[in-house]
Amino acid sequence: MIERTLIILKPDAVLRGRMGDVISRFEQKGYRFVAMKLIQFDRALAERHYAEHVGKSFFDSLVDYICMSPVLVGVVEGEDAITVTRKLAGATHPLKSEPGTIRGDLGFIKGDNMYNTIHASDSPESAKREMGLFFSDEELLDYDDAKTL
Ligand code: 3AN
Repeated sequence: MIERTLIILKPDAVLRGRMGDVISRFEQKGYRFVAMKLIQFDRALAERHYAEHVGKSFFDSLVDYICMSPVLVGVVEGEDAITVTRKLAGATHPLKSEPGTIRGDLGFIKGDNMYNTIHASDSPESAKREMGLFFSDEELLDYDDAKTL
């Protein structure tokens, strides 16, 4: 089934110049971006986006991380995009994610902090909610396949 899912290229991807690498992986897989922009998180937005993690021990470090620099938010479209994007991202912990995945190749640990490069919606419900947090309906573009070069 053709799906849309939300990804966030986190500050380590932006600050270390890895956005192109990550975007390429989706393009190589045959997925297309139907929306993309840079935004700056603040604590209030982090609390909305990461609502299920508010109050957890790592929440403050997660806020510091996601607010560290602008991030790229994008919507990826394609066959089974929600599940496959999670596979491309790899496991949450950068030292447990497999080589070949985005987090396995690019994620790292520094001190007590994990930098895992990408966020990807984990279900159709999350994808819908998260796309709505960052994009209006008009910003989610439809391409006509017949016009694909
Ligand atoms: P995922 O992004 O793989 O779905 P979640 O939703 O469990 O993982 O966690 C959201 C984010 O919170 C992660 N991407 C990671 O940056 C951070 N996080 C999750 N668990 C921990 C933890 N135990 N310690 C530090 N940060 C964590």
